[in-house]
Amino acid sequence: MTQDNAAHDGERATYDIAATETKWQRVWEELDPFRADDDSPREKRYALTMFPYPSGDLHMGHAEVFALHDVVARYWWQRGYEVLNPMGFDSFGLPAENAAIRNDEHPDTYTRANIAKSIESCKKYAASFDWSRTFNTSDPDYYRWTQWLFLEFFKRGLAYRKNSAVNWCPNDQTVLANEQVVGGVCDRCGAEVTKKELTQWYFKITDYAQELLDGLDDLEKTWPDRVVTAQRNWIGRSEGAHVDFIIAGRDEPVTVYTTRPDTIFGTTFMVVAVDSPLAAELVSDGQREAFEGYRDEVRKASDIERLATDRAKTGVDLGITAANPVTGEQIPVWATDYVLADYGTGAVMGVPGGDQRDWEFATTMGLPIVRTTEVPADFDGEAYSGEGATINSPAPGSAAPLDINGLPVAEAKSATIEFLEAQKTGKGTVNFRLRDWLLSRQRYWGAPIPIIHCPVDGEVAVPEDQLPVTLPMLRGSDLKPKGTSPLGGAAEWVNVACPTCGGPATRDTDTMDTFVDSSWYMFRYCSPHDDTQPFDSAKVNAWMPSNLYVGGVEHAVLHLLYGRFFTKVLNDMGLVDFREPWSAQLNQGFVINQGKKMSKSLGNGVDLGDQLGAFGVDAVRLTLVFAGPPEDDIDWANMSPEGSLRFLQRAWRLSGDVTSSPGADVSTGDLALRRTTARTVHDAAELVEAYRFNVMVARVMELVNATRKAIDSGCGPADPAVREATEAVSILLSLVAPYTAEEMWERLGHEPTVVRVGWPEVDEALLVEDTVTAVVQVRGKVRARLEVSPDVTEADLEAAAMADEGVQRAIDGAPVRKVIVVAPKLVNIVV
Ligand code: ANZ
Repeated sequence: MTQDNAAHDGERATYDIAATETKWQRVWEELDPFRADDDSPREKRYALTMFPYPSGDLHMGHAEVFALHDVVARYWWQRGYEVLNPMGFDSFGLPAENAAIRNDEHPDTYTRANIAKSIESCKKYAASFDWSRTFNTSDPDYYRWTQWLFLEFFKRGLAYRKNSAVNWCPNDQTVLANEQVVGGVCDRCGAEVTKKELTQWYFKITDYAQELLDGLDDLEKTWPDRVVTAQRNWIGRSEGAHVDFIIAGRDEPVTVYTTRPDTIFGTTFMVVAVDSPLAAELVSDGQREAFEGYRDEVRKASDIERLATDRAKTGVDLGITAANPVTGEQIPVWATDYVLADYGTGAVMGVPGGDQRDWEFATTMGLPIVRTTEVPADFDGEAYSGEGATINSPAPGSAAPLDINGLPVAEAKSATIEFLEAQKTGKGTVNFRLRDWLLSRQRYWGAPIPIIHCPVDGEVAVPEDQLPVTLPMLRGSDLKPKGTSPLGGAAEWVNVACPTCGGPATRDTDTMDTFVDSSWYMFRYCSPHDDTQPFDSAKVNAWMPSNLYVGGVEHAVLHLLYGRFFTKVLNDMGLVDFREPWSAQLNQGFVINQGKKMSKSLGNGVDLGDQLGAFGVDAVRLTLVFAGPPEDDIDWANMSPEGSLRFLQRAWRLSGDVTSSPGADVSTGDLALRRTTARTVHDAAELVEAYRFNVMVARVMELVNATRKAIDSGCGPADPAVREATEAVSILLSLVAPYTAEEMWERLGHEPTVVRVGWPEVDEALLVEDTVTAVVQVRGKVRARLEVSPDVTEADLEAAAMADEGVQRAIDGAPVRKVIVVAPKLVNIVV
């Protein structure tokens, strides 16, 4: 379309969607408007969105997150920032490997095909990514540095191997990190997770537990609440005490971990985890058989069963007693499955009055219950763990070296800790629920762990000049999970000379969890082609921390915690000068259909390609952005991409109706329309910055309506205010509907491209509200109406009223008794 036929656009004139999309993709390819320049003098902004697994082509979920993210990235460009908005692929992992097994091919084949398809779709979708910086985590050029980083962690003692009972997914035949076990099942495949004794690699994330927690206080201002809360809970800091109980006939005391040392007088038994070595050691000879029988039973149960809260309490008396360190009283020691072996010390002081699990256990086993906190009058539960005065500590009439009766919980806690510390029978401690990150996987499609095991030298780092340790070529059924890593089957690859002594040694056959790959990718984008280091520190420091991270809330504790941990380590290594990688964060909701998550089995999937084919990219993007607040789910069944398309065509028709020339002097243009335009542009900026994209779109729709009215029944198409409004529509729409925006811009007589022309300037004077009418009454009768500024002061309004001729006439020289002013609306004069 050109200017010439613009005036002939009819009511239903539209543009050819397919042709327009092809046309502008070519222009963008040529002009490359979104390439980030490291050396630009402009202020830098880093817009990051979570990179996807290339498990197929893009779907509705990607369409949503990319549309939302693009609003901000494009907005920043229009505001004059230099924007880094990169995209890559998290391309190691199970989907590619499972497809390779199915199709008897190499995972790379599937991966590359999907990546090529996804990039093409992203381009068609007009996502403003800088493709010159793309990479895949499964490229040796990338994983070489993942391995390099692993070795740096290893050298610092932050990567280590240990033997323990780990989470095992019997379906995927691999270990899982605690973070990957959700409700007792594998978060990938849903299989029930079991425990297995294995030697595995860990990252020492627990060294950073306190700092990871403290950092949240600041992030709280710019991160979604639910992510901050999830991380706080996951880190799980609790303050309490270690308390030593002396066991009759044993030198070593048994230490318990408690968050409620103030309840020590209510301790009526001790319980230890049945599967802990401690339990096996403590059990008396007489109880050994019963204990072992019980333990075998428990081992058969899955973690899900064990952790179920409604599970009946079970246990075995170990046949020994322990002395309460404060009262000296002897209490029985039991083994049970509700105490976890790997939390705290694996031993608990049983306080049935304060802990519900202990209450149920005591009730089941017939053990005594003593309350130590006064319960509120209206409390009708069993164990009570809330606030209240301490009682029975000691019990009335009995003597004890410590008396905390009457103290509120917090004070009773510290008094008890002080006493235990003085007696050397306990110590105040801080405990974290966070465990070290188990990172080794017994799967093929991941970065090999760059360690060589030597019978003489032990664990030896692969020398830096031998990185990357590339994957041996395995395909099809060789990749099948066998419980041990498939890499073990590649004998030639496995057997190597020890880098230290030259003797026969073997490579580590595990690969790294893909979350390792994604813990540092945001740094790599800053210098993606550097083949001398993982990233260029100066460039990273110039671009980062990233100003906005857009992605799914499902990553609240996994990826987002790991990435923060990596950043802290990299800062300690002196490689980056900040300790948090992502300053602000936005989580999008899900795209659902008919109230349900889209799924194959429900047959309610919506195909992105079909939608794009039917309505075009812009209408789909607009629909997703306009649907509601970005955090909310979008039910596609309630959406109207047709409606979006109609709106876009209405906006586009404006550009054909404008008859003034580019650069026309707008100062004499229609004031009302100019005001609407100025207000819209001004508010749109604030709305984008507050992530209220849907409201921003609504405001653009209003501006389109106002402009249409001005053309048809107001100032007419030749008024420069109409051009001003239409140009503003085009620029604002470039954040959401880039094809339509470009077409409009071109029809308005401009050179391509609109995407970086700059945010429209707003004349502040146009933002000042129109005047409001103030009513002046004398003796209860309206005597004047004054046009005043909406923020007129009471004094000015009163003065204006008094100066009015009509008012003076009404007062007629009578003495004024009282003047009531309600600015800016009313002045009431009593005479
Ligand atoms: C006595 C007590 C009295 C407790 C009371 C609570 C309330 P968090 O906040 O999760 O750290 N505990 C300690 N180690 C445990 C283990 N290995 N398995 C199961 N439970 C364990 O909770 C710590 C509390 O959980 C500890 O404080 C202990 O019970 C229990 F009125 O000790 B408490």
